[in-house]
Amino acid sequence: MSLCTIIINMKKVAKLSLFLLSLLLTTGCGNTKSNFSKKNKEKHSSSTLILGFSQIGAESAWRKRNTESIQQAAAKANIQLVFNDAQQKQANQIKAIRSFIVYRVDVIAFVPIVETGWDNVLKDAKEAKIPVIVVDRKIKVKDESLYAGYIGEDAMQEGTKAANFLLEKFKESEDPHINILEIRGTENSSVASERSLGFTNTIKENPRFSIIYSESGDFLRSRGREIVSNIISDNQGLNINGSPIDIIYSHNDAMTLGVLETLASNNIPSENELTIVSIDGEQKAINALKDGRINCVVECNPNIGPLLMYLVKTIANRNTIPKESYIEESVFTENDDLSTIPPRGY
Ligand code: GZL
Repeated sequence: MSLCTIIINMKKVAKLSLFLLSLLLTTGCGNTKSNFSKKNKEKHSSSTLILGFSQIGAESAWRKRNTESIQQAAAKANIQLVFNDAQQKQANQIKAIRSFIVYRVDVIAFVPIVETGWDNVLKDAKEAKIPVIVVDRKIKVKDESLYAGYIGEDAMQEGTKAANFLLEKFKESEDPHINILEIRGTENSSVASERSLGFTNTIKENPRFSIIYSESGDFLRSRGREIVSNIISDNQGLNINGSPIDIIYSHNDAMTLGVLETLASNNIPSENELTIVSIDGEQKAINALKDGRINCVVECNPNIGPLLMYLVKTIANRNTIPKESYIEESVFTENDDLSTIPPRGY
C-alpha cells in the first residue's frame, strides 16, 4: 500500500534529507512504496516535533474542514505533520500508523474510522514508546493505556440535543404516533453509535415518538439521496409500509443535503409536513435552516487543530494529558435569530 503522504509546514521541509523528501512528497495514492527508515529521522532537525496523523478521508465538508484545521494548526505550532489520507479504509490507517512507528515520529494521532481493531497496532506504538492521541471518534481497546487520550466532540450529547429539540417542538402535539426515519453514520463508528444512543435514550421520554426505520448512510451525501429515494419508490411516497414519516434525524449534514435533493426531485416539500434534524453545521445546512428546509442543526465542531497541537506538545514534553478532551459545540434551531450565525468556513 502506498502511503499518501503530504508534509505540511513546508518551511521545515528544507530540513529534510533529499532522500526523505523524494519519498514523502508523494501526494498521489499511486504505487509508490514509501517506507520511512529510522536513519532518516536523524537527518532532519531534532528540534522540530513530528506528528504522524492518519485521517479517515474526505467524505464530507466537515471532514475537509477538520483536516484543514489540523494542517493549519500544525504549521502555526511549528509541528511537522506527516499526514495520511486512509481513503475510508481501516487497513490503510493501520499501515500508516505502522509507517509512523518505523519513521519514529514523536507523536501519533488518528481518527479511528471504526471503534475496534486497533489493539495490535497500538501495542506496537506503545512498545516503540510513541504516544498516541485518538481524535474525533473513539476506540474500544482491552488496554486503555494503549492511548494517551481522546480529543473531539461528544457524540452522545449531540444525539441528546437532537432529541431535546424534537421533544420541545412536539410537546403540544396531540398526534398519537410521531414517526422518525433515522439515517445513521458509518456502521461501527463510535460517533454513529453514540448519536443513536444519545437520541434514543432521550426521545423515549415521549412515547408518541418511534423510530420506524433506521439505515446507515455512511455519512455520504449519495447515500442520503439513495436511502430516501428507495423509501419513496418502495412505498409510493415518504412512508414506511403506510406509516407516514414525520421526522428525519440524519447523523450528518452531507446525508441531509442528499435527502433534501431527493425530496426536491420528488416534489415533496420539507418545509411544512416534515421536520428535519441534522448534525455538523456546515454552511449549506445552515443555509437550509435559514430557508426553512431544515429545522435544527446540532453543531459538531471540526476545528480541533489548535487543541490537538497543544496536547501534542504537552505529551511530547512528557506531561500527561486528560483521557478525554471535548470541544465546545452549539445547536442552531428554527427558533433562533439565524442572522447572527457567522460564516461557517466550510
Ligand atoms: C463527527 C465526524 C463525522 C461528521 C461527519 O465527529 O466523525 O464524520 O459528523 C464526518 O460529517 O463524516
